[in-house]
Amino acid sequence: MERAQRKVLILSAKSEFREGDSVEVLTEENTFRGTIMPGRERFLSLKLNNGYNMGIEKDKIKEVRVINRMKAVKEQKRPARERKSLKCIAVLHTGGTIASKVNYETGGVSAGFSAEDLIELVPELSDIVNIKTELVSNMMSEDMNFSNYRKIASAVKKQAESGVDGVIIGHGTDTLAFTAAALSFMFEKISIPILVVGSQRSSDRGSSDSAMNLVCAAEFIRQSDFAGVAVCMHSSLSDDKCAILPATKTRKLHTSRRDAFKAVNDKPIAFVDFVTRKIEFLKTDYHKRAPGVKSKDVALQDGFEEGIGLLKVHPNMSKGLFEFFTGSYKGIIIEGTGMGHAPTNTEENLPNFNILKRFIDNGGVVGITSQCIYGRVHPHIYTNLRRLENIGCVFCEDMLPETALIKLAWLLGNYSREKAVELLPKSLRGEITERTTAENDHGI
Ligand code: DAS
Repeated sequence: MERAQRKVLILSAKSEFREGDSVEVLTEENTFRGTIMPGRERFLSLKLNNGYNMGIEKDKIKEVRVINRMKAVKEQKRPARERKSLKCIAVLHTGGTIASKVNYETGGVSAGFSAEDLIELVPELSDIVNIKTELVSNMMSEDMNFSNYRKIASAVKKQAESGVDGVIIGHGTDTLAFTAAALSFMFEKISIPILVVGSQRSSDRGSSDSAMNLVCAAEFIRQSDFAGVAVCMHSSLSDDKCAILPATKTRKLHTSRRDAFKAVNDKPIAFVDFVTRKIEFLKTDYHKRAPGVKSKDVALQDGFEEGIGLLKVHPNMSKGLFEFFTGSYKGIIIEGTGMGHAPTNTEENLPNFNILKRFIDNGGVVGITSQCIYGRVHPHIYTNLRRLENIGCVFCEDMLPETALIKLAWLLGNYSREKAVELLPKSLRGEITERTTAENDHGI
């Protein structure tokens, strides 16, 4: 397919160039080299050779010299070939940076969803697995809600029942761990691997992590007997290994590093060496695919109670927050301080305590976690904690606050209040470990 006609940009008689051309831009002080991208009125947009974009004020440009013209080429999409000897995986797109690909005509980043787009982006995938793709949504993950989780889970179920050997879910990184936890609780039975994969850098950047994360996820599905939900992201700053992380114990701990995702109060399930493609398992007690069990064996519980809130306590909290949460929700996870404290103890804060007590007496559920993130809450170390336990607060051991939020919503969406209170402090999908060991604290 011929590429669309590219807009001719003329700056002066000496400089005629188009979007997509490689150029040198001369200003009074500097010379910049890069690719012309779609620009704004007053600025010329340039994708520098290091992958970063910059805008140069047009009236500061002395000259633009074309180094080479972008040649209009026919779209040559490599067909997604099918090889009998390879396992088949479904790649579900939900959006986020990982779904991006470079549009070399403009240098911009657009989303590509077909299997061909994916193989164009990551050609080596077609040597590892057969691929089929499905567009579930095209959204940034900060906008996800429970209905998106249901849509993703139903797409996974359909693919599993069609007999695929595994599923990769492309997802934005910001709330990727929430979705992984939600899918883990939703699938009460699943006999294939479901890997949630994101990318911290878009594929137009030399430092993009998307291709390696996808390849490592495909290798893990191809080689291992793992079944269930996990996360696959870079394990270090370099392009050496990806970590396969437990779905209910993973957190994005850095805004931009490619190894932002870590297992918290736990360790990775495995590492996938990108160079040797070897898999090193750190756990042996992971959920395994029983030999001979068909992919079709899937049990999905996809209810969620919408009225759930996560309340991070802090000094000088107004009782109005406690009133709002207990007046708006059926379940609240308190992200407490230290071993699970909340401002409920002084005479001034006693109203907060009474509001929680009344909420629980009226059928509300309160789970206690810690904003320390590492370690575990415990109701018997301090009197103040015993008082919270005595009014019915449920201490959630070493569960991540965000995992507890998703778990309580899922429990109240599928079980009675009594059952939810019974199961909240129990480990269903590895969200709680028996005891916290130093090796799981990342030596912080
Ligand atoms: N906004 C981010 C998100 O969708 C982009 C990304 O990190 O994938 O989570």
